[in-house]
Amino acid sequence: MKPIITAFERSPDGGQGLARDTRVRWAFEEVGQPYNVRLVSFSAMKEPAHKAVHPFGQIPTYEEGDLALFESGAIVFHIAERHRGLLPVEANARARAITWIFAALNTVEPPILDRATTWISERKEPWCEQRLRLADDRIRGRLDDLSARLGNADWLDGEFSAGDLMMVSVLLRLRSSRILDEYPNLSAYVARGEGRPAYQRAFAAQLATNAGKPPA
Ligand code: GTB
Repeated sequence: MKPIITAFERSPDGGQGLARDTRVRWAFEEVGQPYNVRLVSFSAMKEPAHKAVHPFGQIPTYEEGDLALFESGAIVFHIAERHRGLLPVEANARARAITWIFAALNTVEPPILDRATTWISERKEPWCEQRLRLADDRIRGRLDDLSARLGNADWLDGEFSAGDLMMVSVLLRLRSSRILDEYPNLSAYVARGEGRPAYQRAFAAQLATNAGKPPA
C-alpha cells in the first residue's frame, strides 16, 4: 500500500516548491518509495476530517494503514527510518544526521520563517522595512555559522542525508531575499541539493499540480 500525503490543491507559491510537501516528496524520491497525494483546499484543511490527521489544519500529512503523521520533520524522519538511503547505518553518524534535521527545523528555519511572515503579513506596515532588516540580521547570524561549518564540504556530515535534505529545503525559502547570494558555499550547497535527480522529480511533481493555476 502506498503512503498518502497531502498537499495544497493550489499552492500560494504557484509551484515554486516552497510548500512543505516538497521536502516530503523529495524524501520519498531519494529512497525510491512511491506515494500518492491527496490535494486539499484551504477550507478543507480546517474541516474535522483533515484536523483528525493534522490537529493544526495544515499540510503536509502522511497516512499509511493505521499510521497518521503530521509535521514535515516527523514525516521525513519516518521515511528515512523506514527506508535505506537517507540516514547512515553507523549509529553515531546516524545520530549526527538526525541532529542536522533538528538544527534545520529548530535553529535555521525560525528566523527564515519570521522574515517570510513579516513579508507576507506585515509588508504594508510603516515599520516593515526596519523589521525586515532585523530579521535579515538574525538570518545572517545563522548563515555565518552554517557557512563556517559547511566550509568546502559537499554536505554537512559526510554523505548526503536527511539532514541535508531538510537544511536545503529550509534554505530554499531564502531565494527571493538574495541573502543566500552572500554565502557562495551555501548557495552552491543549495544548488547541489536542487540538482539531485530525486529533488528534480519531487519539484516536477508538485509543479504538475500547480501548473496553469495562478498563485493563490
Ligand atoms: N511545522 C509544520 C511542518 O513542518 O509540517 C508547518 C506546516 C505548515 O506551515 N504548513 C503550511 C500550511 O498548511 C503549508 S507549508 N498552511 C496553511 C495554513 O496554515 O492554514 C508553508 C508554506 C506555505 C506557502 C508557501 N509559499 O507559498 O511560498 C511556502 C510555505
